[in-house]
Amino acid sequence: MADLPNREIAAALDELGDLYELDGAISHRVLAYRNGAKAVREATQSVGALAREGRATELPGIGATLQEKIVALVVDGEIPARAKLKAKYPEGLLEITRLPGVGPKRVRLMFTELGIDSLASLKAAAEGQQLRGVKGLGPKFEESVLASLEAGLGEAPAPRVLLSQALREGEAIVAGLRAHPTANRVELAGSARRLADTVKDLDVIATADDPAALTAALAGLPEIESAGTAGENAAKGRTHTGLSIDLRVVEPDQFGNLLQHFTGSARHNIRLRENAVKKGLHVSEYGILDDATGETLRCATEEEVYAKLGLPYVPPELREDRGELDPGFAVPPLVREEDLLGDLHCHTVASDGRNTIEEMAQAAIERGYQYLAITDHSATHGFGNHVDPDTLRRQIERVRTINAQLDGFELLIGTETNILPDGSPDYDDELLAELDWCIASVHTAFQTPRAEMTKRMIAAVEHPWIDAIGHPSGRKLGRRPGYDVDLDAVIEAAARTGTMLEINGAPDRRDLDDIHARAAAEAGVKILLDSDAHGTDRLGNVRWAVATARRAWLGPEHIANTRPWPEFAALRRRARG
Ligand code: DGT
Ligand code: CA
Ligand code: CA
Ligand code: ZN
Repeated sequence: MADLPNREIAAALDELGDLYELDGAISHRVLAYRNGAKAVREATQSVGALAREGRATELPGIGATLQEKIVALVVDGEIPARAKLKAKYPEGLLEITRLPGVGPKRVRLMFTELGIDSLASLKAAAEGQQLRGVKGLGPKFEESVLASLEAGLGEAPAPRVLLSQALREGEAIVAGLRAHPTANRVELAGSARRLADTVKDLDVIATADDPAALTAALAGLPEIESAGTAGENAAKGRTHTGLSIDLRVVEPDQFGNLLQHFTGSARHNIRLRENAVKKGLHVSEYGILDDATGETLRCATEEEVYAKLGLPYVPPELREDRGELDPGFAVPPLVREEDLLGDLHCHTVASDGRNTIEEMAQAAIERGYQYLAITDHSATHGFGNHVDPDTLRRQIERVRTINAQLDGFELLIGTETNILPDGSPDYDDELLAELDWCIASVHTAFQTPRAEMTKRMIAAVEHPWIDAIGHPSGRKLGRRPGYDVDLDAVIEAAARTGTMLEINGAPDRRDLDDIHARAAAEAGVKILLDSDAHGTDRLGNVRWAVATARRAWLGPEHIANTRPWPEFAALRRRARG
């Protein structure tokens, strides 16, 4: 019997976490279920099968309790705790908790006071101005609920996955197929190859001595939950996380045409074809038909496709119809992970990180960096530990002591200070002046109206002790758009003041995005590529910042932290006065 798909197990654990939260459980219990769900969702093996063998605990974040609950789910079809809580709270309450600004407390309050048990009944009550009558709510709350409902925020998120997840699976599948004896070339195409923010499905193009054997092999890969052949020389499947995959095995002399076609983007391909027609060339996934000769040219490599069209080879990250097919286009130098010499944003156990200062420094040294800034969350941070001014003063001492023992490596003491609603940082200037580095981010009052939010962020950009703005838009991919802010005005201010703007490498942030990062660099802003690591094992997240930078056409010269320490030091706002 096939096991319950991982995504269904993950959904059940998530739901159980939500139900516990609704029931007023302590937060780390709720968090345990969310972390467990995430581990299940990201697992590349069948978690149901693992759990039945008593081995689900091998996954990070799954302990004996969760293992037991997963077994109940896959063996008996239900988790008793979930059944009990579902009987207590109507289905619609969970949907309401997903609205921004509506926590479980308010949901319970509205349920007990007004009987609101669905998004529909919430909408009716908000429109009828009944919410403001409940103690603890109010007209402002009512307005924000209506705005959220209008923006469709209560609805299920689009089923796209983060690039990090898509590549974890896509790269493993490609490796699995390459290892097959009949395989020749195997490449990931589509949005995953273009390193887009999110991916709808995986597209794989291959050549093989025995195409039927390779398409049949897809189903046997450990990452695949189910797969079947789809016509001649193609297969369709689904991974354990629910990601769809299309595999096409093609003729070797057309591999370039098909890889180019299925890499996209659709917009790039459309522009490419339009331009080619003007030269009497008709591009399709099968070849290039030349009007002059009536012959169809097949290309074994993508390089040939672009060369035949008289174009420079366009790196996949640039194929978005953003000028890469314009006459005179020359491939810009694109930043690589190896170009980075330091990381300017990470956390330790002093705030919400998992490792010590020493451990983070060691990991940075092992990555070959020349410098690392410790930037724990600040005095008023909303979650994790707060680093009050005295704690920060002690951290300064510690970092200086550790740094003195690290030859040829600069360990910097910084902070990720909160940008308060009025635009000021949450430490005083004297303390900020003692630091080596200060990054400032918005972590509170996301709902601030556009004009105010813009003023708030520009005030931070103009602050003499703020060297950089962290994750400037505040977006969380698949969860929420950025705050309402005029980023162009923020970019203009950053260019004027010499304040750096970050591309945050957390895979669900990648913030600035490619469009704004490019605009910022064009305006002369120095861009930072940071991991925002909350543990030594996350310094590698800078990979996702690099991906965004490349999609923004950025080369090493645009990126501040490709510079050796003395040069970087001189670029800091605090060094420029
Ligand atoms: P997504 O949504 O993350 O899967 O994004 P893609 O770019 O992987 O899109 P997908 O999987 O729908 O299609 C794969 C590639 O196939 C796409 O990047 C370009 C090509 N393609 C799809 N639709 C069209 C189209 O209407 N015209 C042309 N010329 N190419 C297309
Ligand atoms: Ca795709
Ligand atoms: Ca040192
Ligand atoms: Zn932050």
